Amino acid sequence: MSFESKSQDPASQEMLQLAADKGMETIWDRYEAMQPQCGFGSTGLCCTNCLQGPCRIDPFGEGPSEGICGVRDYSVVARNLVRTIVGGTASHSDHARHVAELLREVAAGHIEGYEVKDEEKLMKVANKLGLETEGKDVNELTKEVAEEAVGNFIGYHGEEMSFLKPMVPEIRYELFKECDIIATGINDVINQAIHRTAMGMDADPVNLIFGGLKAALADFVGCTIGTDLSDIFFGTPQVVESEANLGVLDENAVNLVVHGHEPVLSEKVIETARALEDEAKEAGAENGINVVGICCTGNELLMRQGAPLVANYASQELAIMTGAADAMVVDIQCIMPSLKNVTDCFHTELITTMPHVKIPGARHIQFSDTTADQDAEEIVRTAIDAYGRRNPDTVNIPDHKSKLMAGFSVEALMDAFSKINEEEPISVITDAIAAGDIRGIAVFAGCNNVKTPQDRNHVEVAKELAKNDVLCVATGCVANAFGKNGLLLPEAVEKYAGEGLKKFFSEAADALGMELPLILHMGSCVDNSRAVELGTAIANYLGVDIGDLPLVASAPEAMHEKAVSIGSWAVSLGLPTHVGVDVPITGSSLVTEVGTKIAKDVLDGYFIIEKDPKVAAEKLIAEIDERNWLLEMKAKAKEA
Ligand code: CUV
Repeated sequence: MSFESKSQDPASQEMLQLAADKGMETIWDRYEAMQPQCGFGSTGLCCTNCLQGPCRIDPFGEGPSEGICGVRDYSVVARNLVRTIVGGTASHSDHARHVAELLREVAAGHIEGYEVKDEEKLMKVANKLGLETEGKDVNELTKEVAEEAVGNFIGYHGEEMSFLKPMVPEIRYELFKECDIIATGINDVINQAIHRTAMGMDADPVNLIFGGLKAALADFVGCTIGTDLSDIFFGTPQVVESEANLGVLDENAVNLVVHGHEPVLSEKVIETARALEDEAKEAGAENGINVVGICCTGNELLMRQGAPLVANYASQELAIMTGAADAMVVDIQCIMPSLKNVTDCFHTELITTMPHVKIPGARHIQFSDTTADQDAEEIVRTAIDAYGRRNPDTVNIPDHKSKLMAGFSVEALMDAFSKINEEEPISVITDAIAAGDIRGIAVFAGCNNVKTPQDRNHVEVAKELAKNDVLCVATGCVANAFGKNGLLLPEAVEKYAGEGLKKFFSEAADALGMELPLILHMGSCVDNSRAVELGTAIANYLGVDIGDLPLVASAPEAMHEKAVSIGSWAVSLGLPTHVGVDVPITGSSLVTEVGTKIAKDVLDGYFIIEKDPKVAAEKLIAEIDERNWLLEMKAKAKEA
């Protein structure tokens, strides 16, 4: 049987064969069983916002054109879209809020298991927020940064979120103000958006969409806080080498898989695993404990600790089917409840850790900030115990993995580029753009989506862009896909880059004494804020708006509500944003027009919904070229 229509990844294909042979169900089987999917839901035309529903509006004009309350197609679609964005905002910001409150508690001396590891980043964030730093010690500054972060959730006295302004060029911030899309606080906007989409509330689709953008910008603030504060706690990423794909599982080690998003948990787990190596060896695991990651917690641990990536979203079940995962520890987001069915067939311990994320039948080890060390010990020991129950006959680790480089925080990049231009390291990129060596920059984000073969769109869009001299950066599960395919390696430059990009990389390598990979891995989903920091630095250096830059975004296999939020703030920031799967807005031509066309007039950014990866790349390149031309014209006009 060929599994190419399900996954491009040879390791996944191998495991899918095994699953088929053994009659084990996967995400792909459930997707097939779900066909055909509801046309109303798929186009955004189903409303369940009150108990008179569900109301389904017929897009072909043959059935009802209004809901029971009289709501029209455009309002239903816009309301559903806003609720999806808000789902993403709530996810990222709940994650960020945990880190912010932890920082506050640590500074207050209430929690001892965590400390500020990166004082330089603390100072950078304090300066960014305009806090007075003179004469203050680390603890005082930590307190103030934490208070400021917590304050961004609820806008006291109607203040704007302070983490937003320093992240974008001034002119973009002014545009946000004009559009009235700056929330007073993250929680405020979630509250308001859920309210405005309730029965009998906002029916104006344009007003609703702007409400959605307000929530999306709050999502961006959540992401920024998540990144900044995690760096302060655990260190700003520096360039690391590691590996990706199911082959990173080690037959001779206790394989402890962390899955989810929060470094607050996974950093403790890896620290504890390192401390308990001997216990694992005593239990017979020659190579000790192998901590490997799935989804964005994998990316967080890769960036700061060099931990290998075992799987991205679509292959999380397959990691268990190798029979070599002794424990899978999950925290928040992107965790398929089906994991329990799979662990039931193996010795693997599925461990949930968060009070608001439990799975029936899974072992729950409550992870609390105040008892983090003990909790992490219990988790690691549970994995060591499970190792003793592993059945060697059911171990099937696919022999597929690829080396990779990661850790490209803006700080790491600028440190490197400062060897070329100490005063203005960012000019290394802007000069290459001006010289035409770099045609543009693409930010890749997002997940896997079972509606498209795993990793295929990711890889094809990226290869096409690289061939056309577009510098690619990536976060999230798409970065993991690039890792599996060898695209996070310097060797990929020779293979896939266009002549200009090759020239840029080879000149950089000569000057740096270090080769850079074709695609720069910037971290987890929240670390899309790093890509914005880079974009804003470029824009500010050139004295233009971020929406003027030849900078585009792409989420070829978007899946989660978070991806919709990220896409929506990318559009708000002025980025043409490609999405490679259908988005449930097509039920309203008005909402679709606004998102894919009119948005460009107002925000410079807009959505490109395109399932064909080659066509998507062409559209992104056309946009990049248009922007380069406009920038040139503007520069000429300035000179004249
Ligand atoms: Ni946060 S959101 S699937 S990219 S982790 Fe992967 Fe990562 Fe989830 Fe999407």
